[in-house]
Parts: sequence; C-alpha cells; structure tokens
Amino acid sequence: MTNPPDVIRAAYAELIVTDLAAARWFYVDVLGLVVTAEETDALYLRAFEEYLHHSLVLRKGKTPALARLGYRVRDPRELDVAEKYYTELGVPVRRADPGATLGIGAAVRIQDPIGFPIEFFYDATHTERFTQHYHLQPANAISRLDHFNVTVPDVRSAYTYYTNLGFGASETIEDDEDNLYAAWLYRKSTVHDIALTGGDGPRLHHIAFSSHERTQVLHTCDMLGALRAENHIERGPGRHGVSNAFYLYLRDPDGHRIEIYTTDYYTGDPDNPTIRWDVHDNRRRSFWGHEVVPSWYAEASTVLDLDGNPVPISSPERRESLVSVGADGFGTALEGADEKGFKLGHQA
Ligand code: XXG
Ligand code: FE2
Ligand code: CA
Repeated sequence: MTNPPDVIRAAYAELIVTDLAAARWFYVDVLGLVVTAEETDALYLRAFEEYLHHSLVLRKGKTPALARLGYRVRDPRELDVAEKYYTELGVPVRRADPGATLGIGAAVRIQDPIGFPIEFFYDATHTERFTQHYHLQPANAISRLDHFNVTVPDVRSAYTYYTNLGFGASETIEDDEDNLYAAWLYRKSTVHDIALTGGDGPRLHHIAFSSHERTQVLHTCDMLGALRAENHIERGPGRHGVSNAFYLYLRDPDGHRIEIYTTDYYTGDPDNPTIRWDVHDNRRRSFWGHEVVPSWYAEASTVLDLDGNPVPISSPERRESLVSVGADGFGTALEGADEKGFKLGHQA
C-alpha cells in the first residue's frame, strides 16, 4: 500500500449558502472575518492571523451544503502521493487545476471513503497577515480556522480511515462494550483537525474557528443579543470536557453550524496520550454538566459529492444522545462526583 499524503492541517471549507448578503452579515459583520476577495456568487474569507488566501469560501447555491473540506499538505509532491493513495483505495479522485478555487493552486480532489468531498493542496496565494492590525480587529476577533467536525454513522470505521491517514487520536467518547461514539483526531499539534460525531451521515457537523481569549467568544454572544439575533446561538458558551476548550456554537443564516473555540492544549509529542471519556460521564461534552441541546446531536449540513450532488445518508446503530446520562439532560452521573467531598445536587 502506498504511503498516505502528509497532511499538515485542516485549511479551508467551502459552504454553499442560499443568501450571500445574509451570510456576509453573519460572517463579516458579526464574526468579523476578513474579506480577501468577493465575486458576484462567492466570498473568500480569512481570520486575522491567517496569511493564506482564505479559510472559508461561501458560494451561492440553491440549497445549503458543504462543497469541500481542504487539507493542506506538506509540499506539492504530496499531491501525487494523494492521487495514488486514493486511487488504490478505489474512491473518486480528480486533479483540479490551479485557480479552480480562487487563491488555491494545483489540487487533488477526492470523495473520501467515509463520503466527504476533500481537497488536498499546497500552493495557495499569500495575503497580508493581520495579526497586529489591532486597529482593524473587533472585540470578538477570530484568529484562525481550527477544525472540522463531521457526522458519521460508523465512528469506528471513520476512525480507522483517519488513523491510517496518519492522524493522531487525542480524545474519544466510548463505552465499556467497545462502542465508539465520537473521536478527535489531529495532524497539527492541537486537540484536532477533525472530529467524528456519531449520527446520520455523512454530514458536516461544524467548522470551528479559534479566538485567543474567552472574552472574545463572550463578545460574540453580547453582539448577537444586542442585535436581536440571539437565535443564532445554539449551544454554550461553556467549557468542553473533551479538549478542555471554551466554546460557543452558532448557526449561520442557512443553518450551518460554526463553533468559536479557544485554548485547547498541545498534542505534538509522539507519545501524547489519548484521553478516553466514558459516554456516561456528564462532563464529557460540557465540563459544567449542562445539557447538550437536542439540535446539536440531530442537525447537520448535507455534503456534496465531486459532481455537486447530495451524498445519501445512513443512520448509526447507536446514538450517544439516547444511551448517555448526564450532559444530555437524561440524568446526572454521580460517579466520581464526591471524590473531593462535593455532591451534585440531584440525581435524575
Ligand atoms: O471541538 C470540540 C467539539 O467536537 O466541537 C465538541 C471539542 C469538544 C466537543 S464536546 O462536545 O465533546 O465537549
Ligand atoms: Fe468542535
Ligand atoms: Ca443532564
């Protein structure tokens, strides 16, 4: 078997949106992303510390969907490696000419074995990095794209696919019968470039951007409240158990889910341990034990194949939202709660 391509990180996503003006309001006016380029049917956005052309493309279309997830590879020769690797895996593989996506050089596009439209690229147009352009940064400034999260019916096989591709596993949610409900996988030295969430799929669960500070995340909430647009807040703000990051989930005007995420931890050593959360631990998805809203488990974005057609979805055998106690509102796990002499208030 050919070696897998050397992926550096999650680099960009292309979303289909139905109303570009509404999307511009959400991503540019509220979230403060920088517009690198604008066409009649597309917006190319980046965050303040990013120097590649974009980390998010919004393209106008008839129905909301994920068009593509982009991974950057270590150098241009990795495109040949990718082409060979996926051809051997027997999935659809296509070469994309430089400029097929504005700002992106030569690329290899595939539909991966778990159903997602993926692009591998190295060459990309450089832009000015606005790290110290504090005069342009709003109080909720976003620094960079952090990760993708995808919903898949079979987390175990998706996990095997990604670990074969050379991704490390930072954290998982499992039970003691060897069922895997979710997993966090990385190439860059953070908790993840991609997370797998069990559910009807393949669908896009969310795209996450990083801020430096919790106050920046909170300012987005305050802005949405002030604008009478609080209905865009879906879950949080809060502290994740998995990843330890401070988080906020938003829904854009088309329903695509966006996470704002800050301060997870370093995973770059070769012996970085995998943290395994029990599916019954009510702190796993909210370290403070808050309920996960049902929409967060149930709703996700359609994904398109390489020809732009919706990929059919299938259902998982088990659903974390049904088997778990604790953070989902079905009870409170008391095990371990009194280690330090504290008692939780109630048991459902
Ligand atoms: O980025 C993430 C998430 O995948 O969005 C969700 C980190 C942790 C979690 S979880 O809900 O498990 O705390
Ligand atoms: Fe996330
Ligand atoms: Ca609960």
